[in-house]
Parts: sequence; structure tokens; C-alpha cells
Amino acid sequence: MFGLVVAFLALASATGASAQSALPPPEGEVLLRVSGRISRTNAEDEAHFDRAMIEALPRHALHTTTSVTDGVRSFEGFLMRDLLELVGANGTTITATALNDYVIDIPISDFTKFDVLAAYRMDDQALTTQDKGPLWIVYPRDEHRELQDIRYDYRWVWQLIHIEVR
Ligand SMILES: Nc1nc2c(c(=O)[nH]1)N[C@H]1C(S)=C(S)[C@@H](COP(=O)(O)O)O[C@H]1N2
Ligand SMILES: [Mo]
Repeated sequence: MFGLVVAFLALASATGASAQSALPPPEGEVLLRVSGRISRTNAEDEAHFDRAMIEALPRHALHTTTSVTDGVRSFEGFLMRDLLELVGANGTTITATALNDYVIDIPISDFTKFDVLAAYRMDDQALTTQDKGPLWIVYPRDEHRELQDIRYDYRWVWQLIHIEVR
């Protein structure tokens, strides 16, 4: 019985379901800050992520064309909904901000309806800040006709560095 409870708790924390516990603090350079309506934090009232923490999130891959590159590209990263679950997000919208001060609001429902990625690798190469990195929001646009639309193109934020949950 005790063993079962321990196994369940271990599983819950591995999937980010134990929303009460604190996030470990980042040890390396902070690549992504999440602020706003979140219940799990590690830097004042924000959640900060270094590369190791980002790469420890469940990995997801997708293949898609984009509006800014030629042909089908392979992307690897984490699902936006997994990040929001991990930080205990409680809102309806995120405001995403990029290194170049690009800012856009994205409805959180996009991330439950679609497997939207925050990608850190494209074609097996790490994305750098010279090349849309460290994180690029990537929609599975080839799989869903409705995503092949300028309204969604705006939401493909590259050089993503900050998410505010509203
Ligand atoms: N960081 C960042 N991401 C961005 C943008 C930007 O200027 N900066 N432009 C957005 C817009 S308006 C579109 S249509 C798509 C494609 O941008 P592009 O057509 O300017 O290459 O990326 C989106 N992501
Ligand atoms: Mo655009």
C-alpha cells in the first residue's frame, strides 16, 4: 500500500501534476521566464527555466512547413500545454514576448486544441538566437487546415523569452 502511494507521488511529480511543490531554481542562464497567474515559482513570483530544465520537460517532435523557411522541417521541443501545467497556469491567455520586443497575445485554448510546440531544435540543430532560438512557438500547421492562416502565423513567436499568463 505504502509502495503504491510512493509510486503515485513519484509519477505525479514527474508529470508536473504536484502543483503545490516549489520548482527547483535554475542553475544555468535563464532562457525563459513565466510570470502572471501561475502557482509554481522559483524566482520571486515567476518561474525561470534554464536549458537543463527546458530539456527535462517531456519531449515532443513534429514535422511541418513554416511561413518563413522552405520545405518541411522537423522540430523538437516541449508542448506549450505541458509548460503551462508545470507552472500551474490559471488563465485564458498568454502574452508572449520575444528578444526583439515582438509581443502577442495567444489564447491558451490553442494549446489544448493543438499540439503546439516551444521548439528548441530544428532539423536536429539547436536553435540559437541568430536562428529563431532559444525557443520558437511552432504550430502543427500541416495537420490542420485552419492553422494555415495569417492569424496563426502571428503566433509563431521566435526568440521567445517571456510568457505572461493572464
Ligand atoms: N520574435 C518574433 N516573432 C515573430 C515576428 C517577429 O517580428 N518577431 N513576426 C510574426 C509575424 S507578424 C509573422 S506573419 C510570422 C512570420 O513573420 P515574417 O513573415 O515577418 O517572417 O512570425 C511571427 N513571429
Ligand atoms: Mo506577419
